Amino acid sequence: MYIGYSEAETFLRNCEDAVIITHQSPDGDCIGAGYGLKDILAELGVRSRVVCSDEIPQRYSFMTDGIENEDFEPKTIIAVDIADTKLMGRYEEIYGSKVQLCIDHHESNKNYAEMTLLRPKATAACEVIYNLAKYMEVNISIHCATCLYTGIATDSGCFKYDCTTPRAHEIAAEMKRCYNEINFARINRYMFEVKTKGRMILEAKFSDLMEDYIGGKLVIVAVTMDMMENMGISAPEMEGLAPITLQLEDTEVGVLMREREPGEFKCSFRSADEINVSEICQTLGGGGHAKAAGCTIKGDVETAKAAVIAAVEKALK
Ligand SMILES: [Mn+2]
Repeated sequence: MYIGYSEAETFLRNCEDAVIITHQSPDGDCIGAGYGLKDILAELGVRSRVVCSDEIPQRYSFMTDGIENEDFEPKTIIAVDIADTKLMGRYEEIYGSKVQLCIDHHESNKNYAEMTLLRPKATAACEVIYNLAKYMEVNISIHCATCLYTGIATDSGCFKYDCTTPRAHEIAAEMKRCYNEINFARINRYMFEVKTKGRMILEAKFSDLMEDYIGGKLVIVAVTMDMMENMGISAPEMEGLAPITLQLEDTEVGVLMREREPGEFKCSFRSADEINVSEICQTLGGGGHAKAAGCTIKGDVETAKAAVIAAVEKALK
């Protein structure tokens, strides 16, 4: 059932002992949403813990350091920034069918929760949570604001993608006015400019890895587990690479394919302009947003590539 802010408020004010689930391959938005919501629940006197199927990359530690994920038998299950229970990773089996409240901004949301607060036009799940906190008139701590800002900044590509709403700019302005203590420039430097050495090496090799198809309209970069091992790159270092696939001129769709398990490729699709990659990914069992979406394809690298090329070709017709 889809709900509005008032039902979400009633639910949060009356819940206890909440587990907040974030998606696998965590990004700034799901971590910001998880830890931001945890702060809001704390303001309401509700214990909570944030869980993620994958280890949270070091560069996000400013949101998680010193935050106690309390130990209790959960009575409430909340999911943030998760369109499909498949994206919960190992938590799908435990909590997938028991989610009471989902707060999300993916148009492809599968409506798997008892109640879903879905704002498909919002820049980030963090934008929805900020609006909810304002609606509820709860205090937004410095830490909470830091988390929510990070989610909005990362999902909007530092306020430059098409998905950036007027509201995202307003929230950033409100935060800049209200939170002198937050070093916004530092957050953006760490989110967008600072790289690990492995990542720097990978990006340097990126042009060699780019393969173009359909007269240059589709660019694919496929990275197998063997390649990652040879380059000395860990999985978290692959996060956020997908937008680079769009940098080559004439590209309409860019796809980063990363082998997550042997014979299983996590595919991140990006659209330069008019092609709706969420629709393409839905034909491959995934989903997401019009300009940023994803899916998982099983098979060897050539089989997986062929599936991507066929799906994009069909969409371009
Ligand atoms: Mn998001």
